Amino acid sequence: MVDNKLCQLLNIKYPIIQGGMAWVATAELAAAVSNAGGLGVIGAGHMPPEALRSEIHKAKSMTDKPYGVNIMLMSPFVREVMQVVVEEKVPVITTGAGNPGEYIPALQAIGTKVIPVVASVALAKRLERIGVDALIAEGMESGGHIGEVTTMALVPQVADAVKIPVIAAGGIGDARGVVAAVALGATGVQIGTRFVASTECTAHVNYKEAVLRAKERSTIVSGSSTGHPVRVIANKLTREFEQMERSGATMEELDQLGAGKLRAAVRDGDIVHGSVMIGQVAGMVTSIQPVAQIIEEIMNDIPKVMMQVKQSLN
Ligand code: TUI
Repeated sequence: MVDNKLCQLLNIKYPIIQGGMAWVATAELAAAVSNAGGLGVIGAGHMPPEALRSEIHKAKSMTDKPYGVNIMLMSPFVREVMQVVVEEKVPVITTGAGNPGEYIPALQAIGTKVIPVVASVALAKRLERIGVDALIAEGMESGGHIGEVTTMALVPQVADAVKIPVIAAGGIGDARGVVAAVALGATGVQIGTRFVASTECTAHVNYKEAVLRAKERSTIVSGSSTGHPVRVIANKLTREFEQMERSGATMEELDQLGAGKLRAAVRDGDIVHGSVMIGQVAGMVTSIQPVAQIIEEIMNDIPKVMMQVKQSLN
């Protein structure tokens, strides 16, 4: 992959970045992805700063390859967590759920590569101007907090609007998705849901099995009324949430219902009352495999997919 701009930028073998899934993307998963040639990413979510520091130390003890940290910009600890990233000289950060503009100078001063997630062309242009290194264009097929545009429509529009590398995210789970993403103008991909179904993922077995059971219509978008829509598996929690929205619950009441629910699903395995954030691509994830096998399978299938494209379209 010597010719791939993202591999050159991040010093990795394959242009595959792991999604920074809060509670799911632990040091174990991140190290496994980095060791397999991708970019493993620790999901900081709502972690307090010292918890993130120990997760970073753990990842460093498990891999000598480049790795990243995903910073959720709505975290109450965002400032302190950014400070830890700077102190630990984390090689790469990805950001989600907001505009990371104010933190970029301090990160770039120490050589950290900054790769924000964007859900719009406008933010993509603004962040390129500020000097970010690459962008993740994330479509609404993704799990968790999402924007309103699909990957198919967003990636080419972001790719046309900027010169820096664009990483496609949302709905990508195999070699077909990777080839499609590159056809749309992306330089690499971010994969989340498929890595949930990995041996090294430390999520509760109930959460992993929810991915295996899911079909293409198993997820819904919940919480749009709060301004923070999330893609999750429809369950008792989402029905209760809808009920409260219909009965005119306040924002505080809705926030209260959502609090701690991702942790309950991922760590405790409560997939009935918890928030099961996974992408639409779960419908084609059918087995739990070691991370290295997932990545090798995807990379090995690419020539076959490209051949099929060529035969169909020549
Ligand atoms: O961040 C994500 N996915 C996430 S974060 C998360 S934790 C959470 N928990 C409870 C409620 C909400 C979140 C679970 N999944 N993906 C990256 C992402 N970023 N998707 C969409 C965006 C985004 C949206 C708007 C990025 C920027 C943006 O613009 C803000 C602006 O200021 O223009």
